[in-house]
Formats: sequence, C-alpha cells, structure tokens
Amino acid sequence: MKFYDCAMAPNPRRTRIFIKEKGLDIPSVEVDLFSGENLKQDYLSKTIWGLCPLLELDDGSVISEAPAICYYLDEIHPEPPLFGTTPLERAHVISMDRHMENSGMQSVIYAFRNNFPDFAERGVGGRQGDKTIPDLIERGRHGIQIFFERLEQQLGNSSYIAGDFYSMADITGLVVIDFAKFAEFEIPANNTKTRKWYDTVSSRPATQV
Ligand SMILES: N[C@@H](CCC(=O)N[C@@H](CS)C(=O)NCC(=O)O)C(=O)O
Repeated sequence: MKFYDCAMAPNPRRTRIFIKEKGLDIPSVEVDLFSGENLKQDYLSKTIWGLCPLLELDDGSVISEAPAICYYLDEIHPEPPLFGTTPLERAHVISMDRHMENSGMQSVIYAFRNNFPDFAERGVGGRQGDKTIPDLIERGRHGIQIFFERLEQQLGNSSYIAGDFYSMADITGLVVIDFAKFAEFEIPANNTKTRKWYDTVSSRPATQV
C-alpha cells in the first residue's frame, strides 16, 4: 500500500489521523499541492480528479476521497472501530462526517481559498483556470459561523459528534476546526461544549499529526 499525503492539507490529515488511530504503518509519498504537482500528468495518471489523499493498493488499484479510504481501512482493520459498530451507528457516523465536510470544511475552503493569492487561478481543488471569487470569502465566513453554532447544538446531544463514542466524524470535525484556526477563525468563547470536546479529541496522540 502507498498513501499519497500532503502535510499542509486538511483532507490528507483526516486520513493520516485515521491511519494512526488504527495503529497502521503505511508508507507515504508527499504530494506538493501548492506547486500543483497534483495537476501534472504523473499524478493525474493515478486519479483523474487531481485530489489528495489517495491510497494505492498493492494490486495497483487506487482509492480516492478521504472517507472512502478510511472506510476501506476500517473494513480490513476493524479494531478499533471508527465508524461505529452497528448499522445505525455507522449511519450516524457517515451522516455527521458529511455534515462536518459539507458545512464545516467547505466553508473554511471558501474563506481560505478565495483569499489566497497563490491560488488566484486555482479557485477549485484539482483544477486549473478557475479564478477565485472574493464574494465567496464572506459566504465562507458566514458558513463557519453557522457551522460553529450547529456543532455546539450537536454536542448537546452526545459527548462525541456522532454519539457517545469517538469516530471518523470527530476526526473530520477536529481537522475542520484546526484548518479554521489556521485561517484565523476560532471556536467562539461561549461554545463550551465544543471547547470541551475539542480539548478531549485534540489530546489524543493520533491527532498530533
Ligand atoms: N472530498 C475530498 C477532497 C479532497 C481534497 O479536496 N483535497 C485537497 C487537499 S485538502 C486537494 O487535493 N486539493 C488539490 C488542489 O487544491 O488543487 C476528500 O474527502 O478527500
């Protein structure tokens, strides 16, 4: 197996944390997304989507998308379970993971990417020639505000995001919050449940990557 990673990017980090939580040791290759290595033929020959992370298996097949890679690893290495243990838990984990991605990650990407001069012609990941759109910065900021409000509400229901157990949804939530911090958006001071949850998950050794 080979893991195509990028130290600075949030979606590869989700996968990196997952691999570490599973106690796996998968050789990795660093992809330089900033210089556009993912848009060159070598990388595109592995995935036409031009996105990182990727997991390449020994038979040459390639899995793209962080949740798909993690789901596959969870299937072949079930312990510790990170997608829950029952059909209903799995559904909640996948549902919450998607909310973390669609509501949280997407908002931070809008706010960050459209404000990042080096990506002036790379407004959409995995593509070249899309100009950034300054109006999307505000949409991103508003989305982050709503995301923080809803996450606080969600954590009023259970101690972790998808229930009373740690899961992929917490990994994605943590990565979104650290990426937001990098883009200078902090958890609001009054969001006490989120802050408590964040302290718990970010003190796990596997999240130090
Ligand atoms: N939904 C995908 C997103 C993958 C993605 O957007 N990766 C970003 C890095 S965080 C990327 O490869 N960007 C390429 C680019 O900016 O051109 C996943 O879950 O893996």
